[in-house]
Amino acid sequence: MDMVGELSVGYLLVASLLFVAATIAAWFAVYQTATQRHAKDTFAIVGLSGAGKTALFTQIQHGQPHCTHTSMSANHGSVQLDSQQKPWQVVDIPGHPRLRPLYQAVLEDAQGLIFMVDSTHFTRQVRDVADCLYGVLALPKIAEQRTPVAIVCNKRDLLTALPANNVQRQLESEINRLRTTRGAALESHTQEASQRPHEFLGYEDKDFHFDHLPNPVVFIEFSTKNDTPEKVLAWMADIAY
Ligand SMILES: Nc1nc2c(ncn2[C@@H]2O[C@H](COP(=O)(O)OP(=O)(O)O)[C@@H](O)[C@H]2O)c(=O)[nH]1
Ligand SMILES: [Mg+2]
Repeated sequence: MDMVGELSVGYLLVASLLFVAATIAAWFAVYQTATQRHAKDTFAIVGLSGAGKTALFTQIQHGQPHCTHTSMSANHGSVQLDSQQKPWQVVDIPGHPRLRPLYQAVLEDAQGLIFMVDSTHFTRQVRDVADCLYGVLALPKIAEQRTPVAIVCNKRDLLTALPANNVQRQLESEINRLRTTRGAALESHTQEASQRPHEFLGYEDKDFHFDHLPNPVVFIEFSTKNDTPEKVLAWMADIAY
């Protein structure tokens, strides 16, 4: 090989090495960003459209609810909790069923889940609410990590609001029913793999009760109109570590 040939082989070698190094560096940077985003520093607000998620989110952010409109993307913010150094992230996840799968990772990586319920329209929405809640609770990581859940029964300022124990009872019997139908759907493999819940909720031989879940679940009666967000913030501070 002549001198020119040797030189170009050398250049080629150096160029390839640089390319490999750059690829590894880029991959590492992407990997780091992805894992950082998933660090446990987040609370997710989830539930059907109209439940009051964005009202609570803005109340946590600004101390009072702002006018909201149906959102097709998540709202991100942060909150300082009592006796905590670092700020915690709060994500208000849009309620539209089609968008839910997009936020599975946010739910699974959350330190705690705030599940908003409109307790005035509850009786006619119970199926949809239970379906949405079931979808969240049945995510494998949510059960595995025993993610704490606060079911916030919102709009209690209105006369038609149901008390939390009534909401709880109706949700339990609806989830009990869903367990059977969803179980059947699983066997027939009609659902997309990504949409299938993986965990059976509760004990197979007993009627469903929230106490049977590995997750600590609390019910909070609330009104974004009349209450300060302290009740919710106190629960968040309790499980933030
Ligand atoms: N009366 C009453 N209305 C509320 C309360 N919280 C939210 N709303 C109203 O319910 C509607 C839906 O609230 P929003 O926060 O947009 O719900 P989201 O779709 O879950 O984000 C809005 O008109 C809010 O003003 C509440 O505690 N009491
Ligand atoms: Mg909203």
